[in-house]
Amino acid sequence: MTETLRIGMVGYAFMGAAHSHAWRTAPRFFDLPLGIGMTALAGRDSERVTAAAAKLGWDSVETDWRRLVERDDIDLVDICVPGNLHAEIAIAALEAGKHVLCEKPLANSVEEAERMTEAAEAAKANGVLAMCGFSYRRTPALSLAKRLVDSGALGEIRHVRAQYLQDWLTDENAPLTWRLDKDKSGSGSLGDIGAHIIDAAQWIGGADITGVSAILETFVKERPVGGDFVGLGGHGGTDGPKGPVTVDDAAVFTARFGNNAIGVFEATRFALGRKNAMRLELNGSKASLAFDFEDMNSLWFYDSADGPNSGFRKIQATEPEHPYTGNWWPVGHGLGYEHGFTHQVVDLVNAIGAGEQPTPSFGDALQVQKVLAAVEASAADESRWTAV
Ligand code: SOE
Repeated sequence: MTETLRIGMVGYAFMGAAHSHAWRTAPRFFDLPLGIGMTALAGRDSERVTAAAAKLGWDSVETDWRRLVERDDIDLVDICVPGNLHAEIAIAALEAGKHVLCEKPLANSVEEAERMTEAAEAAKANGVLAMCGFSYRRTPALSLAKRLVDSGALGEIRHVRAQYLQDWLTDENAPLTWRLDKDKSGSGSLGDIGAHIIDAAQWIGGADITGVSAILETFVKERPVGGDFVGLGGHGGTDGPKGPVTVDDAAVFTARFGNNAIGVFEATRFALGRKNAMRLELNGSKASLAFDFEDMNSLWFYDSADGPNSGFRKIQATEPEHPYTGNWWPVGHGLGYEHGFTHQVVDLVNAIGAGEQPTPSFGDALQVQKVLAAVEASAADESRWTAV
């Protein structure tokens, strides 16, 4: 009989729902080395966590994450709460011998990320594994991009152009949620969505960022406190008292990579009309590729070997030969946002089954954290080039 990996998850909002969907779905579409038990969900409010567990498919609830971490019937702790809680929960879980999946960005500071990485390294010696949830790595088209770069198809990488554009904060009366509070989120657009393009650029391009020059801007400096809101809070708003926004609304920076490539990055939640435009373009000495998550099943590829009458051609990354897609719908019906989270779980469970380090490791996520910190340091003095 297949052994079961018993999951305990902390948090049940947007990311909690996405992860729950992934845990439910992964064993139904992929052959995994371990069964999945959705054993317990933790949240502070008893009534709300009980309702969330019933809706999302969890067998039991805890109102204190510490109790979840102590339970003998939990093998893996999945952390889906704001960044200020990541380090404490992840380190406690690793020390209790539980595998950990932690949402991105890994932490709110380099110091926390370093402690988490040390805890993960110590736990690994006992067969306990940790991974950070940069879910876009598991988008088939981006995974295919990585495959093409690794195969040498692009040649030497020269330019990386990365953007992550959303618009859900454009409304000046959108409420002051945790994503706008530096104590809880660490930073704004930079860590929330900029972290994704930093991770994707380093992972696909095959080299770390070594230095940056940045500007950050907060367009709306005060927002209504409290009130009901929907989604990420972008369209709620009240006439009540206001509180300060303590994070960036937009981040722009140039970067150098260890392989001599240069990069331009932009992250904002104020790009009206752009909903989830996570975009990446790489120009190499032989070929280029381009991706936009708003057209997530496609990867655009230009090969100079195709001659003068060529152009960017669209690869529909939905063929069975492409990463992950063979386990889904026949003849290229296409995938969505949620599939990246399912693939993340699949890769994690396969790694745990094989006793191998899943990626991105906490060490990989620490590197992203160092870039975030360098961007903030550089932006604090706009004339400064800052080494990572
Ligand atoms: C909000 O900007 C957000 O939900 C991010 O927090 C996620 O990481 C990203 O996948 C989608 O946008």
